[in-house]
Amino acid sequence: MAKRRDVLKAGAAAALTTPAIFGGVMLPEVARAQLCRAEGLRTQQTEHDSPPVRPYIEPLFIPPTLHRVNPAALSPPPDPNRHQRFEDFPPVKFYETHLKQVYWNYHQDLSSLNPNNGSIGWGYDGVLPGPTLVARYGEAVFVRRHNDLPQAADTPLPFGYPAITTHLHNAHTATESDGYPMDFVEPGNFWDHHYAMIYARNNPDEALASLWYHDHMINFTATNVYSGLSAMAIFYDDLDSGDERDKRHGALRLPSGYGKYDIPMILHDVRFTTQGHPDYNLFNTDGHLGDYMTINRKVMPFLKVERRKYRFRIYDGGPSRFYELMLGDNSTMFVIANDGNLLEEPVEVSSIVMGPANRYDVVIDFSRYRPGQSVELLNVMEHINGMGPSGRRLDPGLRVMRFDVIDSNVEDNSQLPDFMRRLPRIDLDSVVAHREWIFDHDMGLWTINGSFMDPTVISAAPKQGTAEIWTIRNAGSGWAHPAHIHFEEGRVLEWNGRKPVGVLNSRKDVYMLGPNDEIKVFYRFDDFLGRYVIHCHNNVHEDNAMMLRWDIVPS
Ligand SMILES: [Cu+2]
Repeated sequence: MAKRRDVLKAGAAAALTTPAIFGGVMLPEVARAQLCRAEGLRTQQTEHDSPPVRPYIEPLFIPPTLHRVNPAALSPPPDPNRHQRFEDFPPVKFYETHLKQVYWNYHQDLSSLNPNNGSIGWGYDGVLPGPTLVARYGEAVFVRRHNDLPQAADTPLPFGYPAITTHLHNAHTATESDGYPMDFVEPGNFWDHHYAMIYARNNPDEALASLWYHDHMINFTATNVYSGLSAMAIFYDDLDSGDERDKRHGALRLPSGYGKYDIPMILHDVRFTTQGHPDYNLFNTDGHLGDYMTINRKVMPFLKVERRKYRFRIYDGGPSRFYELMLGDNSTMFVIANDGNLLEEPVEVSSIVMGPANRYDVVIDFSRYRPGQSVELLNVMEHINGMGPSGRRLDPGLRVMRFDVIDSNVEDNSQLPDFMRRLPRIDLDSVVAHREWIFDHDMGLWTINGSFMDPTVISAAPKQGTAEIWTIRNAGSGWAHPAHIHFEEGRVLEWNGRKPVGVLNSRKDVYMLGPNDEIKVFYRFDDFLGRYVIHCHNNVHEDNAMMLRWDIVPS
């Protein structure tokens, strides 16, 4: 029998003549490019609709910040022998968190449909998204995460598996704290994470700003994250100091104040049962689509905003949906960071295009609106199944949230800097190896280099202190893959043969690969040793085997 890919490649010649999708083309033209060839699309996903809800009833939820604990209260105490370089970077901030089952109010019109008055979920400390980790470079962090979820036999959640491992995406973290998919613990146990809070190669140009943490359980990442196990993390340093009044020379003075003018927003699309609980089809390996967009686990929320600049850290939390987000009045915003990494210069755009696990920091200036005005945030990216976007634009767009401009005479000490963070130098002379990673589909599952995830197989073993060029290719013509590589940020040298420009001229950790897209990425491997993974961040593809292990080994 012919592989499905061979059949679909009948349309590949035409696909090659269409513009690149996610790379090389400036926004917003990118969104009008053809994404998945019509002949490659399988049938429309047929799932029931969620119960109706009223839009813009729920306020946007701002997750609390993770609360610190006294290290003396940790029992047993942290074991330095479990961690690489613990003594080099002794933790100065300690946290303890408990993963619990909860009934969460996604929307009052859904909560009212069941006797628990909430939608069943799993959350870090019982909130969805979990508490935000706010950290600073130079101040190492220790987090103990307890699995207090019910045993598999006892949970009323009909999907997900209550063993957990937590990935702080995409921190420069030693393997034993990275949430490796096999480093899971069952209910009743805990796992300790040490975040050294160091720049890669001790270079401030390598700073990360907007991160998130989420479950990475082998085979159950999609369902566990969908259940609620995702949260944000924010890293500051002297440049991006989190203080818009910072008087020090060089401080960027971006809009600041966690949850006030510096607001993380994570998107998850969710489908709800007639009882108002999240619904999930475990037998669909193409990808899962919800029919409601949630931001910070609220369905179509609103946010009251003052007439000034805001920094929004926007994350696509998956499991499978790609977005093109735009303001309802078609006005522009400034992208300041791609995948959580500050750009050299802000880029003005009328929309942002993102796939699962991509992040964009944007600055929106609401001083242009009159008090009492409202502006919607819309998603105009069409999906008809979970494999990837259809290539068509939705008109009208799907409602995501609404900003309500209030009457206020507010100070705005923030600025939109002309220049932000320098990109690290790419030293091609240090390249010692080239590798290729082909993302494809075989025997009903998703493959990389023809293989399924097997944690006992080491697919690459780059040496510490070296650099390599990794080519990543989407071999399919009918689907998209957000390819993710742990531990290091990569620099795209070529996206379908062209140098990346605009918002794509950045350090990245998730690459949206449309049909037949190919990228060449520069990587270095420093500071820690051990096991990491490359995988598709369409979590349904990931769980259906699209992941490989690679290790950093001593030089
Ligand atoms: Cu994929």
